Amino acid sequence: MRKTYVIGNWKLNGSKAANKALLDGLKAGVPAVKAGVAIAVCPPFAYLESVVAETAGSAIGVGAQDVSDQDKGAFTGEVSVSMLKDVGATYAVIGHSERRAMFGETDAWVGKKTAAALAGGLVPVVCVGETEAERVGNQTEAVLATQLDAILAAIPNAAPGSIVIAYEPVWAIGTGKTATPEMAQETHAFIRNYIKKAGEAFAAETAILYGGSVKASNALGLFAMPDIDGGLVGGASLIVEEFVGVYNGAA
Ligand code: G2H
Repeated sequence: MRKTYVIGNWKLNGSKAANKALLDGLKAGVPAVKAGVAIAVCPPFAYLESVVAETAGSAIGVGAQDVSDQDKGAFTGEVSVSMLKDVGATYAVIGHSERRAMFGETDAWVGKKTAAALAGGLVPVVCVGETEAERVGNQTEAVLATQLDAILAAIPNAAPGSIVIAYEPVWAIGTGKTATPEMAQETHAFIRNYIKKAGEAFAAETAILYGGSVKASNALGLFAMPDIDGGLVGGASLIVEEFVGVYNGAA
């Protein structure tokens, strides 16, 4: 039985004071771990260690929003898998569309980061998704296939359940537009079927999260779909009631 994940992507938001207030609210709102459901937050790198300390002993796990494919050396600005492990992170979001679009991350690079994260013991939360133009041009499946191929090629021996995939249609990110549950389900089913090339068990055990304007009011409908295994939540993860509401929608 695959797990469900509710993961908050704080993006470039936060301060020591704001993080504390948010985490205090989340700890009160999520007092215990729900069986089969993992909840985590992904703050900016600067706050990782303090967020790990704030969430110690709680149900809330911690992840990074990115990770280097390199382990150490002359790579100014990079943060390695071993450093993330060292400060207590469990997850790394990889290949978010904002990184692909604004920071030049390619499919191959996303694959290398995924391999590095997996080899170093982090759970990669790897993002895929099409732009509005690609969807309108009937390119959704072709785009996803290319993105997924690059990921799968980089991790040929990945154990079932060792990576998480987040499907985030770019046109639904931070726009308030959400794919309908049926629309999202159709694409999630395509993804699950496509990754069968890595094995039936791999496809069955891989959690596929939906991302793109997920909030308390739409989480339940999305998560009720058979191939939607939780959410990667941006804006709503910065608001206690919203993020707790999303978590409560996950079973
Ligand atoms: C998609 C999502 C989180 P939002 O980027 O990764 O953000 O929920 O704000 O659309």
